[in-house]
Amino acid sequence: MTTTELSDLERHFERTIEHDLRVEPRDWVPDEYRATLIRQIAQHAHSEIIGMQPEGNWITRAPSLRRKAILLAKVQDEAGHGLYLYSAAETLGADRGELTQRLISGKQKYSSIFNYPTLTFADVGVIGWLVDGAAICNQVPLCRCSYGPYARAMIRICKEESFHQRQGYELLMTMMRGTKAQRQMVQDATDRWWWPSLMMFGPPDGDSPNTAQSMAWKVKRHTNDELRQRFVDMTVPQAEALGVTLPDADLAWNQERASYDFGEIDWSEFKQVLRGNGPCSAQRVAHRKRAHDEGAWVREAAAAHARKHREAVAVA
Ligand code: BYC
Repeated sequence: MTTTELSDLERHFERTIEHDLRVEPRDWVPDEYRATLIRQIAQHAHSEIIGMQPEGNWITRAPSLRRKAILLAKVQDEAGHGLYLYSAAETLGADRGELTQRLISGKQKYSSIFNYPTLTFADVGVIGWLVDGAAICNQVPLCRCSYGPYARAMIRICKEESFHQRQGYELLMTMMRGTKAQRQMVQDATDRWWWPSLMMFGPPDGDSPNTAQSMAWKVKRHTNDELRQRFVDMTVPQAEALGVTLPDADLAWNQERASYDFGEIDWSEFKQVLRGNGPCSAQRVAHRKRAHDEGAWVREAAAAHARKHREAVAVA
């Protein structure tokens, strides 16, 4: 490619971003833009798939047929989200098998939140309320991401996440109307999941190496701290309506900022989890590896079927 052709392509890419248009799979993009998107979309996909484990843990122990059916459907939705996202990464030239290998070998991350255990059924409700709530806050702006396939996948995912959040909140409302022991379970789960939910938004802006470039490319539309604040402001009134206390003595309305102030996040815990030292990190990755290994025959059978189909079409 000549220098003139390259600069024409670069100009076209820059204009697309500048005018808030969508970049599509056939468009020329800088290598770094492609690499950033593959990194983010793959890690997002891994999070959805690993995210099936903490809640999946409760499917066989759900307290009623209705709760079991709801939970089963929710966990299946997460699998679907993972599939849309891996497909979006494939449009950028990534190989799905390779991405899975990167997850299993620890070369690629998945959300820190899924390295914590689900100790009681109240955790299922709190994951819906706080974890899916945080996911919605983070993901709604991604519906306007500059890369078309990712943005379109996010529209559908956000609709489903919003349903998940409501089911979690409804479960908790039901438990809060129950016995004292049930109310304590909800409070205990809230205490355990609050801080890890705030960590989902990523490191503080000053320590976030990727934000500035991702914002310039309109991959990210807001910084990590902006979205974290939005989540806190949205969630405090929900906690009040539910009748639980958020475990932060510094949480207070700030009239001047028209937002809630909140306490210092333990970033050393976040760093430990990212290094693979979270309470369930080893278990989550080992389980994913086992499921992948046990699914080898399915992938082989699907590939053989596709090959036969291609051969039959070629003969016809
Ligand atoms: N956990 O420069 P930064 C769900 C990494 S699924 C682990 O700010 P960026 C759900 C980050 O990757 C939820 N790692 O990065 C599923 C980077 O490392 P690398 C998942 C984290 O990309 C099932 C480094 O730290 N959501 O909701 O600009 C059931 C520096 O960070 C975390 C998404 O993936 C973390 N929390 O911003 C229920 C959303 N935070 O890659 C619910 C899409 C940061 O350089 N992703 N890191 O090695 C994003 O919006 C952005 O990638 C992030 C991070 C805000 C997460």
